[in-house]
Amino acid sequence: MPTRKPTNRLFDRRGFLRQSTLATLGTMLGTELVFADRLPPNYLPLAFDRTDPLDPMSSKHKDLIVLSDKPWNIETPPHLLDDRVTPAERMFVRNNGLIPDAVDPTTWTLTINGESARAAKTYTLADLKKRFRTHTYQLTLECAGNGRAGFFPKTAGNQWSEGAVSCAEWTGVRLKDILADVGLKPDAAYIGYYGRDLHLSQDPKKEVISRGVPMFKAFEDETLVAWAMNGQDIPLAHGAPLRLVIGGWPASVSGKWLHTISVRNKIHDGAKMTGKSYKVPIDPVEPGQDPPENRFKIIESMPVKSVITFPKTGITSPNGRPIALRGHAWAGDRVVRSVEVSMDFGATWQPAKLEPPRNRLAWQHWSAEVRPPRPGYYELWARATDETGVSQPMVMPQWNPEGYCNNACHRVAVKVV
Ligand SMILES: Nc1nc2c(c(=O)[nH]1)N[C@H]1C(S)=C(S)[C@@H](COP(=O)(O)O)O[C@H]1N2
Ligand SMILES: [Mo]
Repeated sequence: MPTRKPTNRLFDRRGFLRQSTLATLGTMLGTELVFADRLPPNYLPLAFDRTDPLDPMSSKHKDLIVLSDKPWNIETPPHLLDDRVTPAERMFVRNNGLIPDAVDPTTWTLTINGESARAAKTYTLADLKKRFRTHTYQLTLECAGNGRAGFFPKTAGNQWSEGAVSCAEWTGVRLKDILADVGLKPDAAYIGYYGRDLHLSQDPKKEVISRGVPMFKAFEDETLVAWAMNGQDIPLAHGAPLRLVIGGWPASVSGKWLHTISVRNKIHDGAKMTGKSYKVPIDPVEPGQDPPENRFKIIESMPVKSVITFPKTGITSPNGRPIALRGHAWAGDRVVRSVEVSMDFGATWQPAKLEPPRNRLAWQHWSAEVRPPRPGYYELWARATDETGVSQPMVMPQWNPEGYCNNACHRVAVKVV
């Protein structure tokens, strides 16, 4: 594990306040901190600026929205997702633990182990680059909790609106090529990843998140062990120096700061694979109802969805001028067949122009033009349909206790004046 040396007495290396120093802090503020011993861990009086040396916002567009900073969870407003390929500075961040502070690509290794690997094998980053063919794919990564803020009743967890989705260009080697080199036993059923991030408790023995996918998904051409994003080294917040990248499924299966992949003979049982994490009820439940654990199933391919990246919600547009709209659409493992737009709350729809994906599991770009008939308030809606004919719902879809997979139509407001 990386070493964590304190930088000063008040804060540890990550900017966490040392509990024992609250009294000292009080003295520094010129006031007594009454009941300092009862304050929650990591509590810091507002008078002190917290500076996390690993703050991902230092390299993000300033208009990204910080949902939390311990762990870092940062969302992208939809109008900042306008690029065809998401740049690093506009990519949402979803962390379950603390970003590792000592990642050295020169000594980094990937170990393949597990009961269904013929033998454990370890590769350096240089081995991976040298021994296997390199591939590049654009891959849509959407947090399963994207859209959670739209569920009523409210569910626990980060209240993501629309922007926990990205489609960057990832470069690395195919996981299936590495697994073929290692050799698998016939009972191989699932892979599980392990990353170098640290549990919020800072206990190095505690697992943050360790998820995975069944073999058929692990073996897809587009499932990569990647070291580059958009032609550059992967940024630290996004999993440097090595990351598992799996498009179309909850982004939680794309393990950051990857050091180990276990080949399992059963469904992987790492952190956040068990309990109700990343699972939805098997039977449709009444909003607010929470069925027992054995009535939940793991989310696999994400549902069809689209986002309007232009115009930005709230704009005004001159009467008589057509309004250009554009955005992206994706459908998990499926292809998007069509996108339609509406300016009358879904009463009528008109087809958008839709491009094919750059490669399988990349989002698709769409564009349209609407002509509001007279001045006033309008909402522009977009609705995507996948290749099997399944469309986005116009209102909140099936409620579920963890608030996953809200793929309701995105809408933006426009005033015609
Ligand atoms: N090691 C590790 N990998 C992780 C996570 C994490 O907390 N630790 N979060 C997962 C979740 S829930 C999501 S949605 C994506 C977010 O990827 P991003 O931060 O690069 O956008 O990373 C996934 N991989
Ligand atoms: Mo996620």
